[in-house]
Amino acid sequence: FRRDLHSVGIIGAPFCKGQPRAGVQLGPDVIRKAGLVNKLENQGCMVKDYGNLVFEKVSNDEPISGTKQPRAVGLANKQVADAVQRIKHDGYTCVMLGGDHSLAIGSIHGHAACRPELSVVWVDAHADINTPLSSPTGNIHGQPMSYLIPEDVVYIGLRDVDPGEHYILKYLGIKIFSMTDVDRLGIAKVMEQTCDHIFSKIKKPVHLSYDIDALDPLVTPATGTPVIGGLSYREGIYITEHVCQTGLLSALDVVEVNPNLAKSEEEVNRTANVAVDLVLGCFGRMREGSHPDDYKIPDP
Ligand code: HAR
Ligand code: MN
Ligand code: MN
Ligand code: MN
Repeated sequence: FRRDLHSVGIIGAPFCKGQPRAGVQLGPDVIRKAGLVNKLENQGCMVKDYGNLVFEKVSNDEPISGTKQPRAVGLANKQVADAVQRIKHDGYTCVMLGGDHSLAIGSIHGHAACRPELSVVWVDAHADINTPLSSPTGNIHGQPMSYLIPEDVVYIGLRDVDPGEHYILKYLGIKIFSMTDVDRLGIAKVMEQTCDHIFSKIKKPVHLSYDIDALDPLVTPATGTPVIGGLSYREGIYITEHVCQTGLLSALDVVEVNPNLAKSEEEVNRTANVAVDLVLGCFGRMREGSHPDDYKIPDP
């Protein structure tokens, strides 16, 4: 029943140029407006909000062999990597609020500069492992994993994987739990096997990269590439509770919240509230409830 003390460093990355739909740069502020910092503090976390990064305009950012806005994405990710390194050096578990998922390049790169042995749990409808040559779109948010070479990676929630991506996943022998696997095993076994996989040799720090489109579009509608048949709210939260209980969460990304793609204000709030709940689950919120070690029933 005890609550662990979590120190949480938040960095906002209002960036959208890894994909074509405007609005995803509003993600960090929409998630903050849903009460992220207060809710973390109310569950006993120490929180430092490092604010939002400021990304300069990049001119003449012509595609390179089909890959779109490569200079803007590269520069933004350099800034993200530096910020994540600073937050890790300051001693926090780093929370990077996107922005689109191309930002995972910098987030994982910066994290790995401080924790070279890290493992990655990638929760997403998509594998995001296209190379510039395999990509059907040229959007870098569909490519970040192809620029990263972590040793231990597990995917959860896949249901929209391009042929080239599927080839790469199989060729490299990467551990995946597609929605079919979630259906077959249930989310509890998926998380057990995820941890067996990443902690098979030693206990490694975990980088949890959480694309909000992993959840079903009924749960989180405000996102750029929704795919029917996703994780339920309960499955999505269970992942965060399980990762939290390992005690090894070292950095978290929450990406692809796009308020401009909601059909109503209610859909924006629904999506933002779920994003906040995912972060809370990563930092000690338990659905059974909890109480501080020194809790006393108030005197009459
Ligand atoms: N696989 C497609 C591509 O490469 C679509 C990527 C979809 N976008 C994401 N990624 N939200 O998780 O463009
Ligand atoms: Mn993604
Ligand atoms: Mn370092
Ligand atoms: Mn996705």
